[in-house]
Amino acid sequence: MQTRIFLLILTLFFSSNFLVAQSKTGKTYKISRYDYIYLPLGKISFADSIVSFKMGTPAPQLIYRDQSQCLHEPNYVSYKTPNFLSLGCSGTLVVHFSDNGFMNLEGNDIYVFEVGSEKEAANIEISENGIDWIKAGSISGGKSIIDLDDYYIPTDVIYYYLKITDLRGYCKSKSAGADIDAIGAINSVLKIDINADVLFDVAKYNLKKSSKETLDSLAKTILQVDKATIVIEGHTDSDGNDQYNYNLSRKRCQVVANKLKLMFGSSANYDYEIRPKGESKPRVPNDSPKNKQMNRRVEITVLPPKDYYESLPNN
Ligand SMILES: [Ca+2]
Ligand SMILES: [Ca+2]
Repeated sequence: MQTRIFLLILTLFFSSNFLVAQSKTGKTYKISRYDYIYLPLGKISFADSIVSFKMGTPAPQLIYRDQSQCLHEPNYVSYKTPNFLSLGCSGTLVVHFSDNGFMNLEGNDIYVFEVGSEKEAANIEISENGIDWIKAGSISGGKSIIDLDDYYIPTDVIYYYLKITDLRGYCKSKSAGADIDAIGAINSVLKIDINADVLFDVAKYNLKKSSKETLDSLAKTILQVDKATIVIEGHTDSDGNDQYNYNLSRKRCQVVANKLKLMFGSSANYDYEIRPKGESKPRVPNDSPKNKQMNRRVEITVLPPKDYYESLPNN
């Protein structure tokens, strides 16, 4: 009898731990027979939709042309199962990240899950808006990881688009061109911009009652990630002097941080960083009431947690 109870407790202990593990955002993915890669934002990290696909020539066999196969988490089993997209020789694929963006932060930034025995070379470009592109690296010969630092990509910009162009390395196979199973952002971030007028009255820094709905939806977005650094950046318009606006944005950032701490409770695994900017970073010139409104804002960025960066090899 006692053994039974002991076993029951043991089972409960392990099953409850299992549940906690399931709720963890960060996830490890298999990338070859022996190698794995850890993505701190787990399944959120992947490209979410196709913007365009221009199949190259020679084209791959029909079964390797399903565009949706390069989105979301990787699911490659073997070359015979067509759960990847072949670009065709010199084909071009543009994908959009919609529930996350990506940045050049510490360590490697992007991983392209290219599959199959022939690792075909491809060029990588990135964009904030899907219009202006910058070269961000290339993949070839089994090297599928990209550190945006290698191409001097700025560290304060969030990117949402990625373009892969096959470099005509291997055009004769059934799956001509690079074979893409998934595209994951290692340094994945969530960004939420809030109109400051929704949270605060003019020149005030206590939260308005009517801010509840916005804050609830903000909290819900953040809660997709179980561990993170939350950066809160406050901006004002140019009315009033610099110092006054800096102080106002600092107090407002602090109030938002305190409110989030209160909402998430003391057991939450979040670190907070406030960055008051006052009127120093306007989005548009402060020359009309409408523009001033656009400049009054709180920008929240959810970054991978500190312990992820501490775990990187150079630390
Ligand atoms: Ca995503
Ligand atoms: Ca980097």
